Amino acid sequence: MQSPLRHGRAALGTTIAGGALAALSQAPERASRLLRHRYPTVAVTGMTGVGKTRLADRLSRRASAQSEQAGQDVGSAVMERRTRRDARMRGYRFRVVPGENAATRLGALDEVFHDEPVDGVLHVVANGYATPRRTGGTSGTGAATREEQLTAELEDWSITAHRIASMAVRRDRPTWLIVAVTKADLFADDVEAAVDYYSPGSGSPFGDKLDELRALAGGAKLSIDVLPVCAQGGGKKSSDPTRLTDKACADLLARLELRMAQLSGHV
Ligand SMILES: Nc1nc2c(ncn2[C@@H]2O[C@H](COP(=O)(O)OP(=O)(O)OP(=O)(O)O)[C@@H](O)[C@H]2O)c(=O)[nH]1
Ligand SMILES: [Mg+2]
Repeated sequence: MQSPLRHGRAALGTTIAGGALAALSQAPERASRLLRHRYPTVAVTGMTGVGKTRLADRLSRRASAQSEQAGQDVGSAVMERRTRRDARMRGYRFRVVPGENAATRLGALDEVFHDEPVDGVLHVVANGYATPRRTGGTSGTGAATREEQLTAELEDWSITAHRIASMAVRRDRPTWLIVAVTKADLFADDVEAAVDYYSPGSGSPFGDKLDELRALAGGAKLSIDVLPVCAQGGGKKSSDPTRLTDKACADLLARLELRMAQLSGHV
């Protein structure tokens, strides 16, 4: 008959071996959790021409290709990946979903909201100042009024908002959303009104959709911020009140970065 002691030891050995094996198999998961903690993924969404690529490039300290200076301002064709690292080994992994003129858009949306769900969302809007772009296959420069741009933006937002809601309800931890109202340099004397238009509870068409999203996702599961920003423009030391100075633009960008750091637990 086996002594209880032997039996116990064998059992203990099994437990340790099992534990070590479990630890080994959990290692990749733990590594990915650490990565997620230090470098949370951020989806950058919004309609074509609003300034997603430009903003992600600024946030990741990357110089944008100045393609528009060659007279052709083309939209992104595929999802762009940018990483921001700071001195303390923290940062973000940005996933810039191309606008609706790109054939790869739906796949990119699936990737960031379903296949590899992101930690936070930077939804970029431009107060009707999206750069009009030609739809694939047509020639000539695009043209659209501010009103048309705002309508298009709202349609784009409906789609993205649904994706965010279904991602948020599937997970335990909260998701954050920042609505980045960019190109503020183009409407410097109107920034407050623009932020209001894009805010929850404002009664605007965009605000109503945000309220719906919050109701769908559950308030505790989704935090929403609305921040004005600009990724370029501004101007020297302009005394023109309708223009933002470079300093004012830099300050807005710093505020956005601080909020992202707070939401990600970096500060
Ligand atoms: N004045 C001003 N122009 C901006 C700003 N951000 C972007 N732009 C311009 O707006 C245009 C569109 O910017 P992109 O970053 O390429 O837009 P996008 O959202 O990536 O567009 P898609 O790739 O088509 O989805 C470019 O000509 C930019 O130079 C800004 O803060 N101020
Ligand atoms: Mg782009």
